[in-house]
Amino acid sequence: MTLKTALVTGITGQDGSYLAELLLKKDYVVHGIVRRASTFNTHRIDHLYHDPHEPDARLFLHYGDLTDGTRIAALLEQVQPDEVYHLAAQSHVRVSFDEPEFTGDTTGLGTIRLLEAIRATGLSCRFYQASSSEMFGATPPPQNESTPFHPRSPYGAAKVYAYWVTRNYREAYGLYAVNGILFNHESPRRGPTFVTRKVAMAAAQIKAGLQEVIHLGNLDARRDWGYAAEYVEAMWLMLQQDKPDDYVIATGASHSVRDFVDQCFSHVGLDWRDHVRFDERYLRPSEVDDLVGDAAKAERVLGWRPRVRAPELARLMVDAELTALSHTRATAVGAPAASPVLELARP
Ligand code: NAP
Ligand code: G4F
Repeated sequence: MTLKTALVTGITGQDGSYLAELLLKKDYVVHGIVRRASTFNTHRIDHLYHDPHEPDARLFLHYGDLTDGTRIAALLEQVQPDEVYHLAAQSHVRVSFDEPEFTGDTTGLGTIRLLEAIRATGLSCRFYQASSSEMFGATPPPQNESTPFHPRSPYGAAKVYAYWVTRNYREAYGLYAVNGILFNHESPRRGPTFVTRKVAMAAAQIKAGLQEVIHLGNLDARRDWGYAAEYVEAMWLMLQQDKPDDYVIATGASHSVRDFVDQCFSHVGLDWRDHVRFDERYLRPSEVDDLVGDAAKAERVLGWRPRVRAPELARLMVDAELTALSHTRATAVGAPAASPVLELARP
């Protein structure tokens, strides 16, 4: 039996790690693109990696960067994937205001570099684009596949560009190319500068007496938060259909940042008001106030529906932090206190 081959960009990120797990469980051969860094950036997938010399190895990693179109084309030629999951991006909204040009280059142009490489090499692979609810921006909820875009950040604008070139390559060249318009999804593997993980880590650290306060920005923003491990199942389903199409993936419920903070702190028996301080550096020049996704089409066509909701997500994320802290304490005599410099440096 010939195994299917997938190429995953952004395999070292939150979603890339869950997707790689899912694909390996489904007996795929998985190739991941990793950008070169001076420190190791593969901690989220280290548990999946085996020596590539072993005969049954099915996960292979390659250096590559979204800004390097020649390398991307060469990797596509080499790997000959059946499915390409394009997850890599500069994915932080606040940072996109500081680095708008870099964000446009990676998050926007990165997508067309891949699409153009697929077209030029004549590969008949299927292509998944990691589109985002940030594209809806200022358009009032609920948001579905027909809702107009009104991005509120360089990140959101770059994702709108990537969304449209994905549709364009589908219409112009007949590529099986889809947009998964995913609303916020979180997990214990979420990057520590996104608000859910930052808060979950702080609640655990404060409970353990390692930290006293956390600095946050806008507590009024509302998000539709789901669980990342479930959202990667939807990505895979989108590439298994007869026809390519675009889908919103969401839970259909929104909560304020304040609600999420309350859920994390109450889970460890703390009152968040005693520990949360405001810092304007975490505000954005323009904010997305309210996102609530309508994923009815995904349920109808893909049979996908969310299981974990925000309150449970908050609890599972805090529990994961408490477990990690207890492991640190068991292995190190005197776990290091949280650095106030690091905490402040987080965007
Ligand atoms: P993430 O954790 O920030 O992961 C981003 C990945 O992209 C990492 O593997 C990162 O590598 C890689 N990357 C960044 N710049 C690169 C470059 N120039 N060349 C090659 N690789 C590069 O993001 P995520 O939460 O898993 O999200 C995955 C995708 O879905 C992103 O495109 C994001 O914009 C989109 N999305 C996310 C959400 C969400 O709520 N999580 C919602 C909608 C859409 P390093 O590990 O080396 O940094
Ligand atoms: O966790 P966030 O940084 O996520 P945001 O901006 O919604 O973006 C995430 O979800 C998008 C999908 O809609 C993805 F496309 C994107 O890649 C990323 O994964 O911020 C959530 C909310 C914002 O309103 C922000 O202003 O939390 C507010 N917030 C308040 N204090 C904070 C903080 N956000 C961060 N990161 N840090 C704070 O201290």
